Amino acid sequence: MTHVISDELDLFLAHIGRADEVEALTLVRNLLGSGVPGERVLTDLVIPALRTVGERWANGDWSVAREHGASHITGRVVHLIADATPRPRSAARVVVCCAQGDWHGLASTILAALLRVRGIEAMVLPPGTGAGELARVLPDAGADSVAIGCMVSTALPGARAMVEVARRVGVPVLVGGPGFGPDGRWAGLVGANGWAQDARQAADMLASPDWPTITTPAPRLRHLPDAAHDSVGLLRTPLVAAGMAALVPIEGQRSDSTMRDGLVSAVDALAVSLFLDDHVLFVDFTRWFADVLEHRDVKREALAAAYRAFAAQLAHMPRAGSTLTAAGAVL
Ligand code: B12
Repeated sequence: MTHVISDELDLFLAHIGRADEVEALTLVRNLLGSGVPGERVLTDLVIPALRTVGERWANGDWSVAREHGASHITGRVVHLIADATPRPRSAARVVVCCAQGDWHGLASTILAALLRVRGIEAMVLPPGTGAGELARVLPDAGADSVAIGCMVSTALPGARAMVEVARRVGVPVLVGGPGFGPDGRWAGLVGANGWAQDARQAADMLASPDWPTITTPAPRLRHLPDAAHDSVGLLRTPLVAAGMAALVPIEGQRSDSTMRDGLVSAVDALAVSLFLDDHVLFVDFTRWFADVLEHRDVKREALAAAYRAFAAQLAHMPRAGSTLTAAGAVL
């Protein structure tokens, strides 16, 4: 049956790429009607399609508007699948949300749809619901678990704040999404009780008798040797200004809002890398970001010059300096 969906994937991408909601919904309705299980439509059509949308945006083939249109229609498709699939009932009830600072609500919607298809009750909190709101919602939600998604690593401190809130009231936390790093390497630091590599594994774990029913408060973060992450966050504006100034002498270099927004993301990624005390986050960010910028006619040497300007501003913070040097080496 695998070929059925791979044949449909290109067609689905074509529909969502021209914002053709009617055709996209019809295609999915037909798949469900021909007996393809809802879970497979999610894992073999919807998720691969979104990954391709992301690649096309990253390499500059699709505009932001085209990506937004495609993602919006995909959200409608996810609701269609959830509504059309019979749901066995289990006793488990999960609150699904995004890490504070992460706006990828569609990923939570997809996970919630898959959990419901498996019979697990899922209550979705929209992106923008922070740790404070979670603290207010949890006592009345009757939740056995909280599932926190994070697609961008810059939201990891926000994920940490939410984990602390949930665990403080004894509710165990499962996390997932690429923001937690390769093989979920930062899930433990954030204090999660578990990490799932995909939505199917998340459903298996939450339904497993080994999944905890109650938990202790999150272990304290003991690894931070200084407050460099906070300082870098506070210095964001002067750092971006210094980075922009470093671009001026580079011939043909754009110094517009794309570049400014990019440097803001770079400073945020540096701060989170220091928060986790792990160079890997900033080095991975730099590799990905240099590719994205190259597709937008920004030279790698421009990013390297901005990083040298950051390092000069942060000369009093040895951990920031060594992190910038490690990332500069991949440029
Ligand atoms: C749609 C989209 C957006 C939309 C989100 C709209 C919405 N309503 O959700 C908008 C436009 C808001 C957006 C914004 C941004 N985005 Co975006 N986005 C995407 C896109 C195309 C799809 C996201 C999605 O829903 N994926 C579907 C999920 C379900 O797929 P998945 O990751 O494979 O998930 C599996 C596992 O990770 C796991 N899992 C996922 N979530 C969870 C949660 C839990 C609890 C568990 C247990 C498991 C789990 O299970 C899943 C299924 O098996 C992705 C591309 C991609 N590869 O996904 C980019 C992507 C995530 N975005 C990206 C970026 C860079 C951004 C921006 C920074 C862009 C910008 N400059 O503004 C901002 C960040 C905003 C923020 N602070 O969050 C990058 C991240 C790259 C990186 N290295 O950090 C990606 C990968 C695009 C790319 N190829 O470069 N984005």
